[in-house]
Amino acid sequence: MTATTDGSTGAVTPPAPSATETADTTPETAGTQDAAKRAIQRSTDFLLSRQDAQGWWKGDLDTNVTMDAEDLLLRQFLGIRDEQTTRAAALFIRGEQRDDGTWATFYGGPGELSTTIEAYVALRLAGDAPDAPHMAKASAWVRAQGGIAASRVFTRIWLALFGWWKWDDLPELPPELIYFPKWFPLNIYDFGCWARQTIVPLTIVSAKRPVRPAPFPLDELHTDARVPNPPKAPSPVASWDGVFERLDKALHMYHKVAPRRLRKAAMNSAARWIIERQENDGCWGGIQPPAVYSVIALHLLGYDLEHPVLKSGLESLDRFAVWREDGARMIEACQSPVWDTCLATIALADAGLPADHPQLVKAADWMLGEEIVRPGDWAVRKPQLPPGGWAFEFHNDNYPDIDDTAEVVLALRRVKHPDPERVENAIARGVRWNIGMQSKNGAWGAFDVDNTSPLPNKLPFCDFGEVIDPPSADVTGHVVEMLAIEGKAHDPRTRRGIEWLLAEQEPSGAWFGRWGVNYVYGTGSVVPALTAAGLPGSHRAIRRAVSWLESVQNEDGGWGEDLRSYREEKWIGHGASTASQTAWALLALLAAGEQESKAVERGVAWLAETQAEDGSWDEPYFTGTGFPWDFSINYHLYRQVFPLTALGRYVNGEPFTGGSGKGS
Ligand code: R03
Repeated sequence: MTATTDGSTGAVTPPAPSATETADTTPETAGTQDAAKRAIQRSTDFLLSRQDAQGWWKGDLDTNVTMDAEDLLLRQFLGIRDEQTTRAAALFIRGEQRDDGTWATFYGGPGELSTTIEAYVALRLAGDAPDAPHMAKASAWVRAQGGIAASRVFTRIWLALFGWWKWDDLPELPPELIYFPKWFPLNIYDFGCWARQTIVPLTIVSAKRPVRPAPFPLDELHTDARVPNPPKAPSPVASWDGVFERLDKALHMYHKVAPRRLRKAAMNSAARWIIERQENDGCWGGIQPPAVYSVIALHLLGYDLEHPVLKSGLESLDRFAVWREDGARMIEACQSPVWDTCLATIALADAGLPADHPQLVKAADWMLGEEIVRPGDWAVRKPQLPPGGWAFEFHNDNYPDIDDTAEVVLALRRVKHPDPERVENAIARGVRWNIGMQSKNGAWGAFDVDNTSPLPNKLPFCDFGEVIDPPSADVTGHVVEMLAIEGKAHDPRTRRGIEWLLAEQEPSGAWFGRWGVNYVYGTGSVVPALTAAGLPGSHRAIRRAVSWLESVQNEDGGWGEDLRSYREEKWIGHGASTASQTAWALLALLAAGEQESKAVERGVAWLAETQAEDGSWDEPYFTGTGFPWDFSINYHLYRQVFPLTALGRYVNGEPFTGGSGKGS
């Protein structure tokens, strides 16, 4: 039963109710069904109107003001900071400051020290006076939290570039790291791809220890300016921290005596490694950190800002800027067009849009053009595996990811493309690549196979985010769902993934969410996968997940989980209702066969009631995860695509019958 569309406007007329539908629906469910159909129609129109002419969708990828602050600091360091950019960035940064003078890393979050320090310094660059009320409030709070000495390593690296912090009081990152063979502990391929791409340029910066003139002092950011870096008690001798602290001390001594020719050779090797991985649009891995540190590192090695590598690198950073109506400029940490486009395609297909709808065909065409066709860093661990799959961003051929590959295959399977053979071949390459990227334990990480070394996390440098990329339940769920739909539900590799998921289920019945907040995301990713792979809704694991979701449903019928749940158990499954998390819960319940349940009806009603007139949903809360707790993301398209998927499956049923494969 599908909706029909008026080809010209794309307006969707909901499917006429079938005989069975009218027979056994109660007045409430008929009301909810009708409300859902209306919401589907408006949401479909909204999404269709936001597709780019090239066929993709891309929602803002909202994170925190360290991106904007570091952009100004980079420009200051390179001597290219202009007033217009400064003013626009400062406008955005000021707008994010809260009444208590702090900045947070997510909506509604607590003040965060490093973020507040970086924002404060950026506003000082913009000319805000230290005694201005908003600045005095911020610096007083920073001093009360321990000042610069208590901030993260990345923040103190940015400050060391201007002499506001001593390089000697930062962990060493020796460029000789580049020579560690791939089997040697702490070789760069033991790090997650984002950490690897960031650390290699930082080894050059760490060796060069540049200090450019500070435009103003920052004494007000030390708890006691006379003792800016109070001595810390060393960790216990026998502890891992103790071992690595002593290793860092040794590296500081080595820094003083490192053979010049060896160090120079190592930095040149690192530079080559960096330049080999610059994307054709000038970015590095489609994310901000490798780009800013690569530009600084190469500049320190003598590359001129007009050199094609640096020129295109800086231009790629400009493309991460989102200019808002009020003149403010927000820098995205990354961009998510592939991810947004495959999720939007799935949502519109679930909403009942015909598989040959011109805008779905356009989206499929664009995704086909984004396929990765050459090996990247992942091939260091899998040299025999042919390339395939998709990345998250516009340009990121070196680091396709397993999550995007799974979701793009699921999206392509929903579109009737005029060149089916081209689609089949791309899907086949993506499925082969994802299967080849299975880790030893039967599950899947995001970018690499078996990226699970325990050592990188112990380095004093690594005090922010994750630095390895171990398998996760949400990514494994997406891969298992893809394999099931591709007719491989009974393939031994799929079964190993399913076994791993069943073993990973929490005692509560939920699954942890690595790349989305949090247990609601993990559970919403895994349950549809297990039922697509043929597990019956009556399976014990499914029943436990259903019970958990029902136990955390909010009074208003929605679901929400505050990302404090990454830190505090009491927040697990709890928080203000949000559109994307309500949708994730519904996807799990619908896949589990709960279409007729009260919980589903209340959740659907919540989505219908909270939809805006224009067919969109609002969602100030962050429900995307870069690194649990440390780095959170508000994917602006999540609040649109996931509710439409959930409402579509509520009205039109599950897209695929469990375990049958090859889609419908
Ligand atoms: C859920 C979707 C599919 N998924 C892709 C997720 C991509 C998420 C955005 C990646 O952006 C990054 C931002 C970063 N910041 N800092 C780091 C970083 C990495 C990625 C970072 C942290 C520690 C080190 C190096 C870099 Br060490 C702001 C699979």
